[in-house]
Amino acid sequence: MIEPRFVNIKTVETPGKGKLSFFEGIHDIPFEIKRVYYITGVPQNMERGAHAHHELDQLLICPNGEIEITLDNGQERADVILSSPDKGLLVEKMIWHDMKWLKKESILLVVASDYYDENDYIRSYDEFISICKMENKE
Ligand code: T46
Repeated sequence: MIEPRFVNIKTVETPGKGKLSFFEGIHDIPFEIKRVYYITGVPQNMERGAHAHHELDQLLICPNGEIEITLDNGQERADVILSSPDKGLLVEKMIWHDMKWLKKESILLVVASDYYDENDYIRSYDEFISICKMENKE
């Protein structure tokens, strides 16, 4: 099974006023942050993702609700549940990933190591597996 890589996100209680979570590129996560996006309004049980990235590294956080992330490195898989503002999951390049919204109103916050580039996506699982096999031979 893949060993998922988590980041503990510093979170401070602001008594009676909720919590505040924060992290910095390079200092707290292993890349410079060039892009932030978030996904909202997804119905319960909906699945998204189904792709890998050639070069992009990302940190996924579910600050509200509950989302299951499935990671696949071409040989092994792991399922991870994200449901807390103080836990981030690193999804590095060449990891096929699927996300399933276990609860409605769940938010997926993503920080990424690069700007948006559709050419960086591998959206065919067969192509992903061929690239993994080629890389393992080298
Ligand atoms: C990922 C997972 C975790 C943009 O125009 N700019 C952006 O920065 C992003 C992230 C997306 N888009 C456009 C591309 C598509 O037309 O938004 C549309 C929906 O994207 P997609 O179907 O790829 O969404 P997900 O939820 O399957 O995947 C997203 C990210 O795209 C992807 O990089 O790793 O979240």
